[in-house]
Amino acid sequence: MTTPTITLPTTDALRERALTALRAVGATPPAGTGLSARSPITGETLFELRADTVDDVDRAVGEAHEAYLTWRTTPAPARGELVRVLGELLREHKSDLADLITIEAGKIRSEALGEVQEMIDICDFAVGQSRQLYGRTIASERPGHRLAETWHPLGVVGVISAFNFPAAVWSWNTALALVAGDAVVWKPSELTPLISIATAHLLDRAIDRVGAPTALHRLVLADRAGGERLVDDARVALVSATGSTRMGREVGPRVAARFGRSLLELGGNNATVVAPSADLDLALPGIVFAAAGTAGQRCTTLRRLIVHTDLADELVERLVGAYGRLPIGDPFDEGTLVGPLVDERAATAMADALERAQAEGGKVVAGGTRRDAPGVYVEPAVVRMPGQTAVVREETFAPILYVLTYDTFEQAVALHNDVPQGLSSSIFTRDQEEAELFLAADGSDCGIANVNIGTSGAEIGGAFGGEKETGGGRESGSDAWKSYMRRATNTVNYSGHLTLAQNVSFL
Ligand code: UN1
Repeated sequence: MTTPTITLPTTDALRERALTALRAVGATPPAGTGLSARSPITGETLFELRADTVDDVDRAVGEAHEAYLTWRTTPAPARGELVRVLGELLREHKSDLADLITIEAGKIRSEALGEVQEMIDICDFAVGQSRQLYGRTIASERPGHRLAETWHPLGVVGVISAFNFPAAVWSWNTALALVAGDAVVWKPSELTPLISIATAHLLDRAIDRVGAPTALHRLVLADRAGGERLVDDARVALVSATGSTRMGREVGPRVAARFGRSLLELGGNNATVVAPSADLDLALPGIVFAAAGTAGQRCTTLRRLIVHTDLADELVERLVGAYGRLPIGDPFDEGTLVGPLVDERAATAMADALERAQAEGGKVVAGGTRRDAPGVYVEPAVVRMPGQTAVVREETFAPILYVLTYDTFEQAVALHNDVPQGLSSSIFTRDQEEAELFLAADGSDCGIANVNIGTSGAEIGGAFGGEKETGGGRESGSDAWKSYMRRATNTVNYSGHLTLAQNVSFL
């Protein structure tokens, strides 16, 4: 069998396309040294950029803090106006931003556009939220007293984001932080500086248009040392970090040591249970998108398929067929469904995991090989495993789907929950009781639990995040805004008498 060849744009063409997109938004990349902007499409460098130093980070935090002092007393609906304008600019430049996401993260066009849509959606959400920063009134035990909660801005929010959602995760944090009255310092992944420059520039334009304090948002293109400076800075009230569990294990304790707050969105090892009553015509595309979409590089990617024994052979056969038809290649090509892995490290991690899986008794039934091309183009893999072995319990950020089987529903749930991570999960079933049991307190232990849909591709309206080693944070919709504010409990005495709580007498 001959491996299909991959036709790719040249690095020069990618450079030109990136420059066109940057010019369209009005941004200029800082020329200099210290940071290379590259594209996984060809694996080559596009530009050399000036990296920010630890001192730059320090300055950025100081300036952002100054801006926060003004912003916190700006009425929240007026703060919402800034985010409304940002949303307009994102709509206007949706295609330019998607180009940069494809160039730097390797996402196929439709997913890159989807990422920008997610940014627009959270802006709309945050604008509405700017008029709904509600506190409660609580029944006081004392006559003539009012007990209430008020929500106030928190301070500077440090956003650390990953390459795989290089702009959307920033927007979840930033749109809410801005309406909450906070300022933001953003340290993006070193793999995606260009999309960060473009996005930050659009926010600068919005800030300028509404006359908000200039330093409300600061982008720092810094390395690990710069990230550490941000994490350790006591002026940074909240560190919102997205990335690996390994990264979170370092960030969490450092922020806690200075009594700062952290919001962690770390690794996932997401599973889908396929029950005997499942509609396989529905399950199949759901599984393939969740497992092979974004070349397996979402934190919500489906990594474990827990199938009832009676269905396993049929489902695996259909999966193998579907995987064999997945077009792999240039993410700009409309027909492509699987773009490149981000870098050589990802390729090595995938190859190592497949080797370990086989050593642990697994059988690769689809994909797993690398195409001969510049850049890392791999065939998404399906691996039948004899059980939940060590490699299955780890998150490998690549398109590997491990297939496990079960006989009873209890076994399925036990297998499902027996991993250190707890981000996303789903079940395909037409049995309503089983669906409810999966969502019940002793069902899936994840932050996201779905029925008859895959594990990835959450809408922004819900809270996003997970339990256990996923870090416990919740971003984007629902009441995630509360993470970006501080709560004060107010007791107001209008009785004219001093009455102590709990009937305490004194004096
Ligand atoms: C991530 O991979 O860090 O639910 C975020 C999803 C997307 C967000 C993924 N809306 O797959």
